Amino acid sequence: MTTSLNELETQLAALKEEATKAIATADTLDQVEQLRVKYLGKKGQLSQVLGGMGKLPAEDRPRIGASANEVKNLLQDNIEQKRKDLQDALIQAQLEAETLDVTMPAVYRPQGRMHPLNSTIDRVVDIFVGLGYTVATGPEMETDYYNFEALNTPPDHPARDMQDTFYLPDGNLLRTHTSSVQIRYMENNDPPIRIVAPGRCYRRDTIDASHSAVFHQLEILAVDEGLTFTDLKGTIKVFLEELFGEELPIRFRASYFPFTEPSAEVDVQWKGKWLEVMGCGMVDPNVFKSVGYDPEVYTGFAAGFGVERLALVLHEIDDIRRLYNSDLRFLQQF
Ligand code: 2NL
Repeated sequence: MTTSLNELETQLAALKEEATKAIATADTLDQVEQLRVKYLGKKGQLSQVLGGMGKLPAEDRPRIGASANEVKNLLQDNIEQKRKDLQDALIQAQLEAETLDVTMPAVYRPQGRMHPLNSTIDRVVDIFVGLGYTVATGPEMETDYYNFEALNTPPDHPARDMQDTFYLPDGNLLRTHTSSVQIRYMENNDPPIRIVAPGRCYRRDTIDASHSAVFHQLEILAVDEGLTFTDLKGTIKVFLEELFGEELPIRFRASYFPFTEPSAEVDVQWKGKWLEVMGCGMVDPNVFKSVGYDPEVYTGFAAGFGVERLALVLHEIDDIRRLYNSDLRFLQQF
């Protein structure tokens, strides 16, 4: 019987050694669970060894029982520790995979901004809208009638020269001013009217620091009973004060446009220099006849200027071409 006790002790020792090694080298939670079943499960190896206890004399049973308990507790502890180690490693790996590095440089998202031409148009339009004017727009491709004839510009007028206007093969043309928008508006609306017409225009100019074949114009037109040149002067004075932010000296010089009579150029004194800022005048009666307004009943005033020129002056830019080069180093200054 003593052999049997020794045998069981030996089996326990071997089981302890084998299981301890196996647990130590397990590297997944599944493997650990398989080892627990294999060694400590109901039909596991420890149960089998203990099964042999029944054959031992009663006085030997407590000893082997104590040894078996010791092995069982040891293996349970080892398995528990191994589980914990593997779970910790899993969490650690997950943390490493998911951690955000908040010190990494951000993705650069450049902010867009208004082009100086558009902000100039907006400023001027806002001033006239504040004075009760409505924005009017129209086509950039025009007929000879809307661009010239309705504007009292006869066929032999130099402005109609092939050298000055872009004519299209079908006889249409690219508008040389936004006055055509105002003709269309007057055709469709009865007086009184107050409109501001901003838009892109085209002229066959030789391109240099102050000329561009494509440019922007902004015109205003007011038609009512009893409007006088004084109303025109007052409107322009208020407009220039708002635009420059202060009351500056202004002067009107006699000039000529086919569509106004009388006509004038407006200069403003700014930073010690006289700047020519716009042209204006009282609407020629022939223009009213073209659109079906009675010139005996209505009078009107109009003014127009180049937006580029104004933007160059206001921002002290030296060359009109800078407005079209799309050079971000230039545009980011505004
Ligand atoms: C300039 C001068 C001007 C007008 C535009 C106009 C329009 C109609 C009737 C009469 Cl429908 N006049 N427009 C009048 C005077 C001057 O522009 O130097 N522009 C760049």
